[in-house]
Amino acid sequence: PVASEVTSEENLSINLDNTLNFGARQEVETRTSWKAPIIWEGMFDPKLYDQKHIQKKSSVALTVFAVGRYLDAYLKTFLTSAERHFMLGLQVTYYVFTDQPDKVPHLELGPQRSLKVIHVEKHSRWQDISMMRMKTISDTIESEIRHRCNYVFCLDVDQEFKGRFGSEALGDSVAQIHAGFFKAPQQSLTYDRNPKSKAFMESGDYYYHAALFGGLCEHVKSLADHCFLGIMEDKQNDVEALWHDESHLNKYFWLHKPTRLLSPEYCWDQVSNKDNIQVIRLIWAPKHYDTLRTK
Ligand code: 2GW
Ligand code: MN
Repeated sequence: PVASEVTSEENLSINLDNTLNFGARQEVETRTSWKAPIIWEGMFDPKLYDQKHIQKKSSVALTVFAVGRYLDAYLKTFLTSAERHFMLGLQVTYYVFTDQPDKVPHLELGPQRSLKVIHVEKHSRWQDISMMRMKTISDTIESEIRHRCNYVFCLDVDQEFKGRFGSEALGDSVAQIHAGFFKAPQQSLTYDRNPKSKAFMESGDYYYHAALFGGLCEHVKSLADHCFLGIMEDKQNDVEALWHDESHLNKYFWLHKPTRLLSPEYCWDQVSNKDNIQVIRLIWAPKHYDTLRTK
């Protein structure tokens, strides 16, 4: 009997995504060539998604790194805004990775929400602070997250939630379309173009933003493992990909297509043209390169 062979995970996503309204946003692309949905405001019924995921007891880990000066600069805003907007109604565990555990702000968390602080070393090069997240994410999924959460989302800390970021974003393998490139022509996408790097690619589907990726634990772990392997192989060959971990992430999603894409409504910047953006759910915080990127 075919029906009983369908796991509940598959069942849930099939049923729910059948309710997506792909025609709701005529002016933007709502499905990839490989038939993955691209989630835009107006396509989904938030109540339906929440109800099903609450019923299924979906649980979500949110990982974030706040190392060195990024802790004081961004962490409190990131967490307090997540409390207001990220996966409300579901079980959420924050994993905060930092070199200064004592300085993590104490917040009153909502019901079913908890926070875990994990000590990490501060790499001296900022490129390594960013790239080595992949190794820590993989290790922590293996040791902790997979025993507690179905899904894991990995975010940059220099961001603030501004609107609902809910269960419609959950999927097996979730990629974020970069706000700066969603209308850009192929040739202008900033993939790594150096054949010596493992991240090298000549063409791709979209330009994805490493500030946000997620999915089922097993999928995110294989993404993180793949990227980390590429990063380490590059180090041995004395090359570094153009946009570090982001280049490797783009290569991974080119080889292993994401099953769900988030429109730039899910990770917007402050400056791009807002034409197609109906809701801002998460926004890049202002960059203070002058003070934060000096050694
Ligand atoms: C990073 C760059 C320069 C100086 C400091 C840091 C830094 C980053 C740091 O001192 N402490 C720290 O915790 N981080 C973490 O790495 C933090 O979570 C931050 O959000 C993340 C990525 O660094 P960020 O946000 O400065 O990089 P972006 O916004 O330019 O990011 C894109 O490109 C990066 C690779 O160059 C990553 O792929 C990132 O995921 C992308 O959004
Ligand atoms: Mn960032």
